[in-house]
Amino acid sequence: MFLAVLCCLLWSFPISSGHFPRACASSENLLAKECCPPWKGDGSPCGRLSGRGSCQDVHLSNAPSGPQFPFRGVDDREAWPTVFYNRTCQCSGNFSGFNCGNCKFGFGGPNCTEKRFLVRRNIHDLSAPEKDRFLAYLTLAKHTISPDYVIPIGTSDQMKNGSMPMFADINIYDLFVWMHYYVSRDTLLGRSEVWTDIDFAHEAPGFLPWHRLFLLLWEQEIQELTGDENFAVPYWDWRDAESCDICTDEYMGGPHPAIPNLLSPASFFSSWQIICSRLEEYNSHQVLCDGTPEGPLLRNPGNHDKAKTPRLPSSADVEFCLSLTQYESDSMDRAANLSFRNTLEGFASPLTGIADASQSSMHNALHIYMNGTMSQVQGSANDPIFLLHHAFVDSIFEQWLRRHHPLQEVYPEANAPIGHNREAYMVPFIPLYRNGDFFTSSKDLGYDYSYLQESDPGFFQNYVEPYLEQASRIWPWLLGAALVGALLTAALCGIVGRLLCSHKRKQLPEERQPLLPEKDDCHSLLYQSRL
Ligand code: KOJ
Ligand code: ZN
Repeated sequence: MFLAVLCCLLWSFPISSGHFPRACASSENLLAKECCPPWKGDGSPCGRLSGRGSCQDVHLSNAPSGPQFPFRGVDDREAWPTVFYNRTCQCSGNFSGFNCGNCKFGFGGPNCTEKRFLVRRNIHDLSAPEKDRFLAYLTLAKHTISPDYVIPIGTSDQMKNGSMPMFADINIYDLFVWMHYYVSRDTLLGRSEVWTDIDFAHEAPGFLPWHRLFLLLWEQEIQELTGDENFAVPYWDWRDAESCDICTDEYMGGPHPAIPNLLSPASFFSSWQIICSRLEEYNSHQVLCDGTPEGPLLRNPGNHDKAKTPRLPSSADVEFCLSLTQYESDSMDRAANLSFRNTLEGFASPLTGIADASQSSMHNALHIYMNGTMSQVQGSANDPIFLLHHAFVDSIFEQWLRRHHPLQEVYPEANAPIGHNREAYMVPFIPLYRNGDFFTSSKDLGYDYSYLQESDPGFFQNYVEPYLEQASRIWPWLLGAALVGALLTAALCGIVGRLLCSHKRKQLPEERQPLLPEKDDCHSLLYQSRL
């Protein structure tokens, strides 16, 4: 079944789109610091001629960042994306994408006017064909070079500010692994040779919006690759789990029978190669991860260091997180107390909400528990369990948003660690997205979680209504088509009836031939023939 789905997919033509757009990776673009590619629909930059968008200066918020990174001009990720580009496409209405050729999340159709709504489901609730399709999509993404994006394999300094572009092709799955590496990679402070952990997506308020956007873009990429516009990433509900129930060959891969850290040779992922896992090597050579394969996926669930991570999260832990009323607090980093984000991320106790450097809980606990590729931040997205895990983390974020109904102002505007302020553009995405844009209900972004819908009175409004709305827009066409169909059917029945009559007439004996003229006589003739 899996092979059948995969073969079909490999025969289809991928039309992937939208984090460096290939169209902006030339020295011309880098020297001009402009990334406004043409939209293929009309050939104009950002689809300007079709009113899709226009090329605009990037405006950065001047809200100050927190004290954790008291440097300037040492890292390409600062003031994203202005080290590389200071003009990008600004799209209007529901248009989105690096050239405004895509639609905003929750919209689709040629003019982005159709509402779309996806439901992320528990992986255990997928039928066998649905589950196999998901695994086949992952495999296809791992074997398809991204047509639209490339990765930089040098810093802006190494590229001589653009006069010597250094970019490489990468497959669609690994593009996302690379983005997760790049956003969380260490930084070298000046000539000091000191590598500092500076993270634009973890240990601060942007953790939840960043991973939310990551999953939305991943989903969009898979939808475009496969043509399956209803594809939604499944989630793994790990509450009260006593073991990894998705670590089987049927799902995300069982353990190797003889070699402790490897996946079973019968699993779909045992042949996968990982990238971006050799941080010390990159640091010592002062290079970026360039996407070169670095060996097999490693995983050994449950055999981790129990001193720091004694248990997996319980339902009560999740409930405690949800009860915290502050999204963020204090220093807004891993030392934050009573912060929903810091407790869900796993740097604060899920019993008290007090930061505890000696323990890894909640989200972090799952990473550590996998005891392998998943356990190191920069390389963790190599393991496809990452997607299922983060979908569930996002569902808890969603529950918190629905319970506390925060205003945008609740998300910190200033003094968060670098890259995490509300108006900061998230690294390394192009087009540009702000942290604050994702501090909103998933329903506004066109998706929901199956287990949250059951108790949700807004289900009809969000899930059924958009489709009824679309149907109502085309009902005159449907009615017209039904009328034409009915007329054609009636005419066809008449013709067939007549043919049948004359056939029957010929079969009747002479004495039973009715006297009536032929055209009025058909019914009685057929009746007689049955006698
Ligand atoms: C990997 C990650 C992460 C946290 C850990 C463990 O991606 O966010 O590992 O702390
Ligand atoms: Zn992460």
